[in-house]
Amino acid sequence: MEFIDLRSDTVTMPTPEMREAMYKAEVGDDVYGEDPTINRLEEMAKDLLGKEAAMFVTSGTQGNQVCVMTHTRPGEEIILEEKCHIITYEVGGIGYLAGVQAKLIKGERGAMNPEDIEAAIREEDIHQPRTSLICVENTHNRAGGTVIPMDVLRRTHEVARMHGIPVHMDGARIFNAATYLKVPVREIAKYADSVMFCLSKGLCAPVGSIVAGSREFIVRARKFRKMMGGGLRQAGFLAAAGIVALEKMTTRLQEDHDNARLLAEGLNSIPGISIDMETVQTNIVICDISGLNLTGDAFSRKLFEKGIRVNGGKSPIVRFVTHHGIEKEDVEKTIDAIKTIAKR
Ligand code: TLP
Repeated sequence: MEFIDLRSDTVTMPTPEMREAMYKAEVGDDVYGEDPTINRLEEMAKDLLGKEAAMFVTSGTQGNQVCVMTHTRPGEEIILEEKCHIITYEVGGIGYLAGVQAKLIKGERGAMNPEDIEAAIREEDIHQPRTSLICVENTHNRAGGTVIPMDVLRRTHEVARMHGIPVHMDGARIFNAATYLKVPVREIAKYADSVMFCLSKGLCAPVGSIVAGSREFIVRARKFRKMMGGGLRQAGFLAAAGIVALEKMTTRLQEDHDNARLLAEGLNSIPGISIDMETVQTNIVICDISGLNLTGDAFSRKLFEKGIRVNGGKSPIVRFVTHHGIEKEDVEKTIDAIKTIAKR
């Protein structure tokens, strides 16, 4: 059976053009800096983001962790939104790898209030750790793919500057944010000292993410990437797909956003399901299915029987993610399938 897979945009497949580009890629040893395709991808990415330098990493997680390690020293504290990916889904890496502790702030639809950030910055006091980094996530995954409003980003950056603290942006889905805001990604990236974004989600590349920042930052980050086993050799095969992702796939994301909205509107009209429609801004839909008296696990099992995949869990909160390969008809089928589950 062909599944309609709404678990994540990470399930996207490389396009035929990517496969072709990978097959033909010119490669070299990237640890020596000799892979022409990696070098080209990194050039393209730094220009797109308006940064001095960029570096290919194997995953978003590796990118975020390398950035935290590069910005901080063990024993320091970093400020993060309480439901962000770095805290929720990166296996406690910041404690283990960077040796820093987290100061968590409750965000509004994923965006931390700059005043709350300022209040959380530690004082110069013998008892306290130094605050050495502020992390923002844009779009915010667990908040439902929400975009940080531009003026919140600007004020966050101002607070950070005033206190001499760098900002790292987990921009795994920064191109979705840019599509929503109708601005070039560099307009968003300019409010962060380092940015990580993923080639492997809505942009459909099979593997890889990018970290961008100042030249000096990337030089230091390369050492941490090496330490983490991320010094790749003929990585140009992966970069070739990444180049197609940047050239061809960043301009089609509105389609995924339209499908997410269609899905959210359909699901929100089903008794027992509720969605905060304000959060439906990009390609993620978070549903509260409490009214169906099913856990996420039970709900996902029922959908699986109907050829639709979503991730379950103990809670009655279910996430749907639209992406390349999910068409309007798939969304309609999904809504119909969920209507029949809700009727029982
Ligand atoms: N998110 C994945 C899972 O890890 C939850 C998903 O299916 O959404 N930052 C953000 C905001 C992300 O959503 C993700 C992946 C990452 C970082 C990590 O990227 P990878 O999976 O490449 O390590």
